[in-house]
Amino acid sequence: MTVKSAPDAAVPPLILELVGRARHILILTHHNPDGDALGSARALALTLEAAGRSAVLALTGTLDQHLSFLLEGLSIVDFPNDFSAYDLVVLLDCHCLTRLERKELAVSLPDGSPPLVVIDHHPPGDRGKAEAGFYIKPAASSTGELVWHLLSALNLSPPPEAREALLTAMASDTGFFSQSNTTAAALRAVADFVEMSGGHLVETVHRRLREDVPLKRLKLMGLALDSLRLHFDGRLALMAVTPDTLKAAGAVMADTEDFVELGRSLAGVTLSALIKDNGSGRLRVSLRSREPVSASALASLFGGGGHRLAAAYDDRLAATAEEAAANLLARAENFL
Ligand SMILES: [Mn+2]
Repeated sequence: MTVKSAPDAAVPPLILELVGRARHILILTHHNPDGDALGSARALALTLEAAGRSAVLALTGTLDQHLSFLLEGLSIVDFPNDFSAYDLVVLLDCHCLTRLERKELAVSLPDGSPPLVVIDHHPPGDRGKAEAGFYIKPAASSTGELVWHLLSALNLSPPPEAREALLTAMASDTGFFSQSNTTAAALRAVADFVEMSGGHLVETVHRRLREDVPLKRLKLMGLALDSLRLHFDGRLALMAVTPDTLKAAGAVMADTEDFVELGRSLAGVTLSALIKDNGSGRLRVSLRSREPVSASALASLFGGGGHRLAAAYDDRLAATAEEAAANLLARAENFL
C-alpha cells in the first residue's frame, strides 16, 4: 500500500530525523487525555510498532470510558521518573510539560533524558515558541492531523487501526467535522482513509464517538441540562456539574465531555460555560463560544487558555460552583 500525499505538511526536518531514527519511543500527552490526544497517541504507537519500533504510552488523569477502545492492544507504562530506557520522548496535543501535572518536570525533562518532540495545535503562548523539536501548528484542526502529516512525510503507512485512531482524533476535535477549525487537510485525510479502509470507517468512528453511550452519561447530561441558566439576555449559557450531580448519575467528571457544547447549541447563545466541581477543591470551567466572542481571551483572565472558540481555566479563587459562577458572570459581560 502506498502512503497518500499530505499537502501542506511542512514537518520540521529535525522532527523527521528524530522520529525517523528512534527505536524506543515513549509517548506522553496531557492530563485527562481526550479523543485527539489518545487517538493521536494510538495512531503513532501502532504505526511505529508496525514499522518494527517499540512505542509505549504513559498517561495521567482519567479518561472517558467511551474512549477506552483507543488503549486496546497498546503498551501502557507507569509514568517514569527516569527516561533512559527510551531514545525519544514524544509529547502530543500539549506543549507544556506542566499540563502533565508532573510539576517536577516543569519545562524540560530531567538531565540525561532522550530528545523531546512536541506535536500540538494549541497556540504556543509564552513557552516553546520556536524551540527545536517543536511541531506546533495552531491552524491545524487537531494533533491527529499533524501526526498524519508526520507519518506521511516519513513514508510510514498507518495500519487499519491507526487510521481509525487518526480519524477519531480529528473527528473529536472538530465536532465530527462540523466546526470552523475543520481544515481542508483534515478532510483530505478523511478521503485518504476512506479510500484505504472503506466507508465503514466513518460509520465505525461515528458510532464509537457519538453512539454507544453509557446510561450514566445520559443521566449526567440530563442533570447538567437541568442546571442550565441563561444570562445576559440569553447570550451566556451556564451549567454546573458538582459532586452531588456525579453521585446521582453514578458518573465521573470525564463523562461530561462535550456537554459544554449543548449550551452553545442554543439559539442566541454566544458563550457557553460548564463549571466542573469534582469535590477536590479545584474548580474547572470549560468554555465554548461563537464568533465574535473569544473564549480563550476570557479564559486567559483566569490564567487558562485554549483555542479561540474552545477554552478552559481553573478558577483558583472559587471554592464552590456558585463562587465560580459569580466570578465568571463578573468577567464575562465585557466579552458578550
Ligand atoms: Mn487536540
